[in-house]
Amino acid sequence: MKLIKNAFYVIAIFLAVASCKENKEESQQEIQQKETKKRPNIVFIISDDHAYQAISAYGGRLAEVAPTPNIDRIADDGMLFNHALVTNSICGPSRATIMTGKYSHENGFVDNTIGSKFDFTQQTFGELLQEAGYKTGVLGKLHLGQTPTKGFDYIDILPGQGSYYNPSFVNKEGQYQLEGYATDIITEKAISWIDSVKSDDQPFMLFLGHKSPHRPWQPGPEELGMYEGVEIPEPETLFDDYSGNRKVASLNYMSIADAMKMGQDIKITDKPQAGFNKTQQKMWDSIYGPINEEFKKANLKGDELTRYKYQRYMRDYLASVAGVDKSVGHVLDYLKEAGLDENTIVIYTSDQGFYLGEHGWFDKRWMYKESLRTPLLVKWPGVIKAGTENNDLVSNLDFAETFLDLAETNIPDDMQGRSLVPVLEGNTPEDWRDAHYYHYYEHPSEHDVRRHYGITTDKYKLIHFYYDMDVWELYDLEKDPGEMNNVYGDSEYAEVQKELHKKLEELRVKYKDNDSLNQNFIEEYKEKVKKNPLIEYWKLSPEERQRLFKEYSKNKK
Ligand SMILES: [Ca+2]
Repeated sequence: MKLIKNAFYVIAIFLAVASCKENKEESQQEIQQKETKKRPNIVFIISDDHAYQAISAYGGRLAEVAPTPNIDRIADDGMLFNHALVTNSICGPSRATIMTGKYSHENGFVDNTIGSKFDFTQQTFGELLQEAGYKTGVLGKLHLGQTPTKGFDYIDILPGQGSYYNPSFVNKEGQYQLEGYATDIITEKAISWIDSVKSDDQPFMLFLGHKSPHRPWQPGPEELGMYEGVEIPEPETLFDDYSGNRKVASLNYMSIADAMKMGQDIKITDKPQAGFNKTQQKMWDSIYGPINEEFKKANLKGDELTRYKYQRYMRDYLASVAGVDKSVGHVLDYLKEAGLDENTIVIYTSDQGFYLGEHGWFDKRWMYKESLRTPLLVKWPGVIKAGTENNDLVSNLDFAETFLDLAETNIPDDMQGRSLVPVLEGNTPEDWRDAHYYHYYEHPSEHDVRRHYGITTDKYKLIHFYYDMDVWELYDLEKDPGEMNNVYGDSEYAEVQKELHKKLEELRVKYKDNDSLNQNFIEEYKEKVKKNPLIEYWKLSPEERQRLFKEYSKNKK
């Protein structure tokens, strides 16, 4: 019996050793696989104020007159997101959310008011990617009130809003100026940086920010005048009367008719363009000179003037977009030529959406469709099935987490979004978000869009406007995709309304947002205005504005 028992132990030990050896061989194989499967490079292209309506991959009224064949290539080879939404539809706050994976009230950058600065001492994806072994770069428009103090090996950004022509840049050594067109310069810089790091052992991540097509929509030398003589289709709601119980929308100062400026925006002016050299101004005048002459003769008024402004706005906006599209083409071509395209994920997005005449507007800010939605197209060869469309509710809150997931590193618990990697792989988790939370803060402001927060699902949108009002809105997105009829309080929607309120409160708890924080941000805003009345610049006379601006610039230095 003892012998049998001993023999059993010998066999058991032999089997254990054999299986251990097998495991060891397997894990070595796994390590080898990991070493050969390189983590992807990431090229994150973020333009400014690029409406999804102005990307032909999304279809719509502009697709035929103003196609974007290069941006469309990303969707042809990858995934087109139909419900990419932002957390706070304005430039700086959107980028702050991307940097942190957190809502504005958590990262502290709630609005673009003069003097707003992003706190770079907080956690951003930049240093987490560096720790995970990535080489990181930030280029072009960043608009966070200052230069990053950590997280990026390469920094070459536009100071503040930046200029289209002959832009200044800030790098680690300081500020300098270049002659040329911002979109073209940024493209060259992007390719040149990628080229300088492509042979390194480390994968890279580039945050490639374009100024274009932000106001004042100055097209580049090669695109200037490209849409002259082209009639741009109008949106159905260019002359929206804000009926349908939409009082708040009527209180805006964002319409093409009233708020769009003839000089700066429409370029009906005798003044030269600021910062242009003689050659650039001459080229500009060759296009806008005759336009100015014709305008003076036409004596347009009322709706005819609005229609004219819409045409001019769109021609300049779409020509600016064409420059960005060309840039995307250059970057994609370069990646292919350099043999990097197979292992580089290319993401194209904007900091938010934009109104191209819908509701009579330009600009953004509102939680309504055109500014809540942002374009998102992602190309990832070998992973994303070419030509895929996605309808999940994804957000700019998810980018930081996605970058970290791609780098196969830990996603910190305090980030509030979710990695898009499973979504890109075509395996959206079953518990993916079914509602998206939004919060906009910048009021009082030039465009008079009230502070508001709310949630949207696929089917409904609930919005609460506060500060100097207490107004709720509810939209049935299936019946009323244009959001023209606020049904809040309608008995037919009583049950839906109740459910949405419940869901909204759940999300506010989940994301740690609340009324007392709202009040804190209002108090902070008032304090800032007390210290610097220039923040409310639209209230000042041109002389007063100039005087305060000089004072502010002096103090800043
Ligand atoms: Ca923007």
